[in-house]
Amino acid sequence: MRTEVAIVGAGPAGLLLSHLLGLDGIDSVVLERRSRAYVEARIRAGILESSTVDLLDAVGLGDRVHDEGDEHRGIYLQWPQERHHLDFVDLVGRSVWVYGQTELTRDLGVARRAADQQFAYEISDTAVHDIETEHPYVTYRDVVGDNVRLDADVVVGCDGSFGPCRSAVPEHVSRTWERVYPYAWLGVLANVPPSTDELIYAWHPDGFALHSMRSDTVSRLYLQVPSGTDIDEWPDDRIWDALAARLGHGQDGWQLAIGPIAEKSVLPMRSHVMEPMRHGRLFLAGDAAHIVPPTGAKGLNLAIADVALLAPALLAMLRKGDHRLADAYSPTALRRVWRCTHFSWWMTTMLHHSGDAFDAALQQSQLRWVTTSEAGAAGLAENYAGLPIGY
Ligand code: RFL
Ligand code: PHB
Repeated sequence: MRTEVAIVGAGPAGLLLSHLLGLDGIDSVVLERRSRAYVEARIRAGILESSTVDLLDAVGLGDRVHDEGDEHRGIYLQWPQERHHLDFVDLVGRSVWVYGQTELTRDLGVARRAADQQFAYEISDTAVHDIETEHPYVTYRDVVGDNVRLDADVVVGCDGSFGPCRSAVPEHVSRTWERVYPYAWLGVLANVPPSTDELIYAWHPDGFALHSMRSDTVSRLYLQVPSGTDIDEWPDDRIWDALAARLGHGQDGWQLAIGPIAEKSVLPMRSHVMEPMRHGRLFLAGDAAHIVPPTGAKGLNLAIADVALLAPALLAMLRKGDHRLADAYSPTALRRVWRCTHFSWWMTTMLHHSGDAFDAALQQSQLRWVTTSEAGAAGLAENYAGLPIGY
């Protein structure tokens, strides 16, 4: 088989890249280890930055975001006895949208199938070859067990944090940075109307909690738990009790509504950046190149920003033989990656209980400053609502 761009991974980065390339008439094949049903049902991120929504609008993918998503002006930050609202629209003129990654993946899938995108789902043994030449290729075993070779002009690794593309970059040209946090998030999806109009990020001596949502009837909630936590230690009653305590049930009359939990899981938290995001004819985008802890809601938005830069670079390279944007891809993308890596680390370390009293005193001082100083609030708002894609 032959295509212009072989895309490994059908997450948001891979699907959106195939869409952007398709709009420019560039052929691609999307290769995915999991089934389509699995990819479309995975519950992950929930917040789209305004630049992400602008991009989706510009490429014909924004309709359902506007119809079914929920535009939020800001977030609440709180600690025991105090809740403050940060209004991003007033502070920096931009909003964010609550729209689940599951929905976005579904929209992308519908658009790609309508455009006759070529996919190979449920593949195994994916490997990339000859990326330092002009004739790279990918090999894999397809769903019926046949060995396939896919030749391409370019291979793009959109294969997430555990995919094979990242490790195809030789160690002597790459560098990675990593921070593993000593805590994890226990995430629950509950069939209960949200108890808040906008997200609540709560600092608490027992640990961080977040009240997010997916719709008028579905809430998404998170609790800080020690890393390595066994989900069986957290029956539903214990989860609701911890959420009520940390989110301030009863304070100033605020009530946390409880209801049936449909799904729960423990997510480890780490920061990881790999440089460069390109080697020869292999480009990396999204989680394949960088991971952020979810506290800043950046992972999905960064994946989208990467491919928004990459698509025009590949167009210029493949159609005009102009390599300048492709050569600039890694350093340009990494500027935004490092900004979001810092912001995600900053939100994480400001809000999570570390067990250290000095840290806790600094966190409270920082939270008070961020919520009461316009300069402090604007810094958070600018990063949370999202920097421009070409930042
Ligand atoms: P994805 O979505 O991980 O997609 C990568 C795709 O590559 C496939 N793949 C392979 N395909 C072929 N051959 C192989 N050998 C392959 N190996 C892997 C995978 O099956 C998958 O379909 O990466 P992408 O597109 O870069 O998108 C990034 C976002 O998904 C990610 O940043 C966020 O979802 C991160 N994240 C969260 N971010 C938030 O902002 N808020 C959250 O609440 C949140 N929850 C999460 C998350 C990430 C999670 N992961 C990756 C463990 C919860 C989880 C569980
Ligand atoms: C979510 O809704 O899943 C979500 C929202 C904000 C975050 C992380 C996760 O910071």
